[in-house]
Amino acid sequence: MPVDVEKCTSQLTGASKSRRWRCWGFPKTVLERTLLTILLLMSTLCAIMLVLLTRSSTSLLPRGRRNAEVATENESVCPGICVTETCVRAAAELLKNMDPTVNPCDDFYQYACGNWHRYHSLPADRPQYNTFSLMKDNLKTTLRDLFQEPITENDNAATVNVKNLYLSCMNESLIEERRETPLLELLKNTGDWPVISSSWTEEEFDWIETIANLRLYRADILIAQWVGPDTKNASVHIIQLDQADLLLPDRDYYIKNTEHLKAYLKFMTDVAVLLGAEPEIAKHEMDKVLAFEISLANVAYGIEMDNIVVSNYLLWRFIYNRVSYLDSRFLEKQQEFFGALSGTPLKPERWRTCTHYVNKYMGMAAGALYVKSHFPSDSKETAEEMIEDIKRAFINILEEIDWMDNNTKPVAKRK
Ligand SMILES: *[C@@H]1O[C@H](CO)[C@@H](O)[C@H](O)[C@H]1NC(C)=O
Ligand SMILES: *[C@@H]1O[C@H](CO)[C@@H](O)[C@H](O)[C@H]1NC(C)=O
Ligand SMILES: *[C@@H]1O[C@H](CO)[C@@H](O)[C@H](O)[C@H]1NC(C)=O
Ligand SMILES: CC(=O)N[C@H]1CO[C@H](CO)[C@@H](O)[C@@H]1O
Repeated sequence: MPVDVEKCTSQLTGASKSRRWRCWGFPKTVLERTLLTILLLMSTLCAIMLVLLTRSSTSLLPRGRRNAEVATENESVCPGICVTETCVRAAAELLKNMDPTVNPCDDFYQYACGNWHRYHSLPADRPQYNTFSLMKDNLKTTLRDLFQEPITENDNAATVNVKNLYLSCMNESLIEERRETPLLELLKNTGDWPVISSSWTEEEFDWIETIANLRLYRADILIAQWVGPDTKNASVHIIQLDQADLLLPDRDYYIKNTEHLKAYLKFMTDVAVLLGAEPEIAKHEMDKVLAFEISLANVAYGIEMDNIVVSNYLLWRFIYNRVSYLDSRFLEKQQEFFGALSGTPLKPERWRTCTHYVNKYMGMAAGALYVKSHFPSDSKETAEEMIEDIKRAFINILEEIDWMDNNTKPVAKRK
């Protein structure tokens, strides 16, 4: 039976014929086809993520489109089009944010995202808000609910640790009471921070050893390291190394904007002072730390820097990672810095900070908890099917494109 895809889609979306923009109906140029392909891939990815992230374990039908069980009677009318509740919700979410009154040939952005701002306002603690933020928010709420459930005797050790870590992060009265003491104790094990230490000596400092020590606390400083699939053979996991990120969001911040750098320097100095440094010394030392990071941003080879500056820098990066979990004096300074950096007037709610913290440092255990309660066993299958579909789509594109020579295509296909 021939499939009237257009009829099916308009039936499902309620779009009328008059809203079907001509150029959209049959992409002719390479650019149009590329854009269409990108849009389709993005939509598919979004749909996968929506499917994986938004549904709860029972309320939605956990089925992919090829699953016969939920094929509605309309499956025979519209074969190949997913009409399950999950798919319809995902599609509705995408449609809601589009502005179909605009011709995509005139203004593609307005067509694809034009209604986003109507339904989403920028939260006061964020510099941006997009589909991924939305999904992350949903995920965070779900994780929070799992983390704050009382510990039961059925919980395994990892789950108990996750819940305890969350509780300890949320216990603000205890954090206020202890102030900076726990961090200072931690610093004793990781190497002194010269700016606040009278016992730091150059002879005892070894930057490789310091980085190795800090890595035990999952800090990627100067060198990032992780274990992940080998890009040459994805069935093998290998140790991977890369240059680590700088602290500010982008290299440009170090090169162009003096206002941001001023706020950054002030923040470093404030934190050092709160941890016990003399203000004058703190300012002086952190100036040099900033100069060091600027030269890193400029990818200056063979940077010559005193060991004390390197040591101050390494420990600063480590301390920076912990500021969110210190008392309110630190949080105020941090908010001042974030405000100057990205214009956010408010700091995030505590539960958000703590959910992020637990998920970041105990990701595996948090993930296991999530999968156990929110991830039906057939979801993996559905996701794998979708990924297979995407792969097939890529291969189809490969066959059609004319800018790649015939010798390269089989190699690209294998990849
Ligand atoms: C915070 O920690 C203290 C000390 O462990 C404990 O007595 C108190 O009940 C905790 N408060 C909350 C709200 O968990
Ligand atoms: C990938 O690694 C696996 C496991 O070591 C090996 O069996 C396989 O032959 C490798 N594949 C390629 C293409 O090298
Ligand atoms: C690739 O092969 C096809 C026929 O097999 C031919 O029509 C086409 O021109 C070739 N393209 C290139 C870029 O060599
Ligand atoms: C179950 C279901 O959604 N049935 C719909 C199939 O499509 C026709 C229109 O072609 C609708 O009227 C049915 O409600």
